[in-house]
Amino acid sequence: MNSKAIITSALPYANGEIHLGHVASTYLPADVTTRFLKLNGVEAYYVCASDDFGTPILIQSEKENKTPSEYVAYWNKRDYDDFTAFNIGFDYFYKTSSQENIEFVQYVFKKLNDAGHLYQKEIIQFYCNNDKKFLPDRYVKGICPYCQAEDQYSDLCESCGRVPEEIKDPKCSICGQTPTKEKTIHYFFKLKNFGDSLTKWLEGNEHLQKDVKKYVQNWIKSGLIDWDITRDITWGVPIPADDAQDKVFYGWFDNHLAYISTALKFLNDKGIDGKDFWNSADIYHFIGKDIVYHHYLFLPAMRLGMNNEYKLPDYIPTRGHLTLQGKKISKSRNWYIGLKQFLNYYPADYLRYYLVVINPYSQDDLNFDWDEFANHINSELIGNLGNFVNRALGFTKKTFDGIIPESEKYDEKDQEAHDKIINLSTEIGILMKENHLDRALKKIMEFSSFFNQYFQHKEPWKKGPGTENCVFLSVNAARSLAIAMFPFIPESSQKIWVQLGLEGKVTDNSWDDMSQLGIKLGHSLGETSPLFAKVEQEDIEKYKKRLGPQ
Ligand code: B3M
Ligand code: ZN
Repeated sequence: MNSKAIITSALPYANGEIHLGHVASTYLPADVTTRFLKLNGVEAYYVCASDDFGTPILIQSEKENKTPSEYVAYWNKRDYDDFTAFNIGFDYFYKTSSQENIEFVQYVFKKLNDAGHLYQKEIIQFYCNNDKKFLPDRYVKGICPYCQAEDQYSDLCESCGRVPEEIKDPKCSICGQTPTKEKTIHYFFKLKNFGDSLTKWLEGNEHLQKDVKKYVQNWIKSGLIDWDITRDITWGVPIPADDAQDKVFYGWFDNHLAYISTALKFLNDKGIDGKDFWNSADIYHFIGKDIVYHHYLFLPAMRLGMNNEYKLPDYIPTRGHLTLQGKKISKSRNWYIGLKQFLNYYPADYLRYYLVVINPYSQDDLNFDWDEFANHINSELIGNLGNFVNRALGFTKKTFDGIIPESEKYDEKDQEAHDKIINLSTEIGILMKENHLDRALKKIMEFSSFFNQYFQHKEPWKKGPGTENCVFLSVNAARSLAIAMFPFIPESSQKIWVQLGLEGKVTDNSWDDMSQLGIKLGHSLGETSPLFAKVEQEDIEKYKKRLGPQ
């Protein structure tokens, strides 16, 4: 394992609240991974930023009569607060509109330009004579040429999901008039020239998911096209060229550069050489499958174009989308659950547990279902983990006054239990390193389930021979669980820790410490109480009704 890591997750647009779909595919897996790496002694930093630029944000701020800066400042703070309430432990959360990012983007532009990777070309753009402006992307609405759906954006049909080559019956989305077509000069990035070097990079990186790699390779084979990196709007990173004063960079040119500029800002402020750290660390970019194109082609091509001045990603963990009660999430149809709203219903750990356990390391979509959520929490988190910890600690309190007794010679079952503890960190660690967070979590739950059975089998309440062993090993297993579960459910882990009467924090330990018998003879437990409260059917029925048209 590399001793350094930088972890990022797709930058949220500063344009609306974070919902369950966002956290499931990127922020949560990235946070769990970061916590795991940190427990392993890796100097790992999780950095993120709000994605502030682009046409949709400009349009929305205009609608709300705010300056775009005011508008994004609000969402930057709100998103950060929601993430924090969900225990997404960013080491640093910044913004793509930061001075540092703007300067970095302009630096990258110059480097790419000097290296001959950019060129200018005249293109035809919609122009509104009424509003006196060019109308890129979302400023134009019309009929989708593929599925004939009306009122679709010129850069994306939300009905069929395709990007229209030319929208039918175009209208200016501000005033509704038919725009004209005017000439404008844009910068293009020669993506076409990067086919071979991208292929080489993809082939040489054994950490990337095979299926994703395959279809990116197919895109390359079918031919890449050069990429328009300029927009005729006022909200974006200014282009440092005299002939482009009225233009800015396209949001996808600048946003991923904030992974680097944010890391540099954070590290340099800490007195660490940011560039040096970046280039010697493992780089992780967590994303959802809708932005594979950008992260497997544009982003690496731009870094290749800079002669690897900043190294390419080692991992791009890519996951599918979350559906809700079997249907596509849609804010406009009120078919979504805001993160903040959910956290008014249940503790962060419930959602963290559920969204990891149903989330494979693949591009398959996953589904949030209220009944399933209740089942997972009630039967696994409560019926298995909570029950075991409560039982083991409760019994020790009652029978031994909470003082750990001396163990005796193990019988076969004790030996098996002992070995489970000894092997836990390695077994789970392998899965975590391979990004199979769901499988790792299930294995930890199997461990808990084993100990429930062990406890049942030993019948310590009969106070026969072996009672002391049962108590000793069970309490130690609860300690192992506190460490193993920390990346997934940090608050509950710390609660177990305190109930065990252990000092400090779970994070004072290393990952491998879970496989030690750290609780010794004579240790005194803390106060015990139930870790979780049941998810009630009548509550979730209520929450189900809040979805959809009201
Ligand atoms: N802001 C959000 C998305 O398309 C977009 C991600 C940027 S990552 C550099 O999911
Ligand atoms: Zn107009």
